[in-house]
Amino acid sequence: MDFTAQLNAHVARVERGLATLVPAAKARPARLHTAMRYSLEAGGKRLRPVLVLAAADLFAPALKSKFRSPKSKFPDPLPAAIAVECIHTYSLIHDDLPCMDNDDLRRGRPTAHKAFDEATALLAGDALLTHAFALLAQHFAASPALATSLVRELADAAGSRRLIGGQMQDLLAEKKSDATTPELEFIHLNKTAAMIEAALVMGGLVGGADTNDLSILRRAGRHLGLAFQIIDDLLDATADTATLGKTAGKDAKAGKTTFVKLHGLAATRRRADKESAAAITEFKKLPGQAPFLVALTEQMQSRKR
Ligand code: GRG
Repeated sequence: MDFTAQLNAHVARVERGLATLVPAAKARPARLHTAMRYSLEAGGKRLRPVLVLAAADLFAPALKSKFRSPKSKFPDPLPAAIAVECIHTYSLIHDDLPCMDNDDLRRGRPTAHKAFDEATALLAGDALLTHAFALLAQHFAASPALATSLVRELADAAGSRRLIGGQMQDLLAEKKSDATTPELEFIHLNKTAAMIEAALVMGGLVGGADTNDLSILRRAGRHLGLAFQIIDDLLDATADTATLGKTAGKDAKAGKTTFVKLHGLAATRRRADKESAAAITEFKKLPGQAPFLVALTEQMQSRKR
């Protein structure tokens, strides 16, 4: 299967997982569940859940999973993928709130607090965050050690030292608008790279990767996450709102410190190339040299202008 077909197959699997593994919109209270689904179903690239599925496939290929018996030592990674997307979507909903980034547009649609109201958006984010851990506890109950590792990985990535810590540091940096390079790296490593790293590691955990391969996935995720955020900064500076599906040029307007502001466009592009290349070097050390993950990194790299 070529890269695009494989990507489409992973994304379709994620969409099916979202349809079945998250409470129905009409579940009581319908307003809350409708808001959760509104944000989840608004589209999005599904990068993180695809990373979970692709990483799991390296160790327990889809072929095996097709013939998986209920007692198989390779559980289905899909609930872990959906858990990651739930956390990611919660973070976007909360990031868009008036008390944070105060944005009107996300994934090409009005943000959750615009489509509903602030309280509903806040609760929808809270509920997605909680649901992520319920999914892990429920679907990996047959393998308690795996369930514990997945919960630990996701909780660490989404917690106060990583995703939430990165967001806090970002808000602090915005106020003074003169963040230094180390501060910016802290923000990117935690606000963005933590969830990308966790997605790869969680896929590896479900697939039964050994400690060495888990370390490789973690390093690859760190480089891929940095490349992803640097490219996002480049696109914010160079693409338009319609292309992005979110407000373009926001960073400069807010006086925000980004790689582009600190280093200029050319050096920022070079840094993105360097991080992508480092991610690819790591991926190539994995079983079968991870051609899908290599191609995905190359495709992401080609988004930059
Ligand atoms: C509120 C705890 C909390 C955290 C917010 C995710 C986040 C942290 C803020 C969103 C703003 C931002 C630029 C974050 C960096 C990561 C990033 C580029 C997120 C957008 O991810 P995509 O492009 O979005 O994968 P889609 O919509 O495709 O899923």
